[in-house]
Amino acid sequence: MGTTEVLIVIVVVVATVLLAGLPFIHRATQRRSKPPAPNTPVAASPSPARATDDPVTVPAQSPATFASGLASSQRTLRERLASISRRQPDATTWESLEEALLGVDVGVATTMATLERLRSRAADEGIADADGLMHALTEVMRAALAGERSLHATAQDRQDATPVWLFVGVNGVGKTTTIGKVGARLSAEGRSVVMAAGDTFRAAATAQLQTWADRCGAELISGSSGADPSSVVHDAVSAAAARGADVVLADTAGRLQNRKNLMDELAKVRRVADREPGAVAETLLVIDATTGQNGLSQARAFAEATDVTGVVLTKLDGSAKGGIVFAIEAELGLPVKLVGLGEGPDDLVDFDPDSYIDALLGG
Ligand SMILES: Nc1nc2c(ncn2[C@@H]2O[C@H](COP(=O)(O)OP(=O)(O)O)[C@@H](O)[C@H]2O)c(=O)[nH]1
Ligand SMILES: [Mg+2]
Repeated sequence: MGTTEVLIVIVVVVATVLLAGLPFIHRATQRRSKPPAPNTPVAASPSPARATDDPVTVPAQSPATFASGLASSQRTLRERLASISRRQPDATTWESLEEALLGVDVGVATTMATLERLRSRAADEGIADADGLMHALTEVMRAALAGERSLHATAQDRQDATPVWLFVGVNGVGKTTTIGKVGARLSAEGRSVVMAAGDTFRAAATAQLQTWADRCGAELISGSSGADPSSVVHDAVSAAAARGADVVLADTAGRLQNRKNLMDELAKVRRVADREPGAVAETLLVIDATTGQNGLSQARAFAEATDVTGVVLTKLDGSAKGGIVFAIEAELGLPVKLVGLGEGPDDLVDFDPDSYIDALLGG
């Protein structure tokens, strides 16, 4: 082998080694640049469907975004819409659209209604190409999510009372975690938060909420195991009023084994929370996006039992069922107000229809 060949071999070997090492170096640099918060146990990976009695672990994560949370829904949707862009709209186009919407769990009724609106719009405007149709779909989606969805810091009819935000929903959907995230957000904004451990049914629920309360410097009011949840909420409201706190975030139980009892209990909690000196400003129904249409029918029971003012859609990260938002708004008639995009304290965003639709359709 001549000197030139030897040199070439050396260069190739060095380049190969460097290239193979790049991803590792990249990951290592990323890890260094994002140190975990002190005293924060790091969970190995998010476990979306878990509903255990384990005390909470709060993973340190960078804040999630709509686009990252909806990536998997977007992939599902785009795969099914890919064929549309290559043709003039015809019968198969409508079939592909239907499949695409059903594929991200928009649900049968809402998919049909959406396509009906799109059809009449296409006819009215004489839309004859795929681009025009996709643009019209975006508009139809925007119109479907045009409702009011702001969160109320105080009860609208009694603005001087201590505002209470109640969180209701089935076990494991993410109520306690969401309260932790909301508490973290409000505390960061300089508001003083009292948390009420209204899930007195599960012993570990109070410990889990305590972890979150400690994290954001909120005060936790709890009762003994099996205590009447409405008395815990009552105590929390009194304590908050006495201290002049800005808001009470009240956790509740979500066992569905005895639906009638649970619904009666929630109605009572709501009545008590709404009594002087407190006033319910928000009753937020928490829905797990990974359960799709199933979650929707469970949610219906809650919506019928309590005066729900909005929905928190959790676990949108890693769910390919992001289209559920349309079904929730159309079929439950409730605005989605907040979205959970992970297990960390920053993984909660306000629901913004424009960013959501952009992320879902991929811009
Ligand atoms: N990936 C992901 N996990 C979540 C989210 N919200 C909650 N969780 C997880 O879901 C599980 C159940 O949450 P928890 O708050 O205990 O539910 P609860 O029974 O309704 O109070 C926990 O492991 C949470 O960390 C979310 O937005 N994304
Ligand atoms: Mg809980």
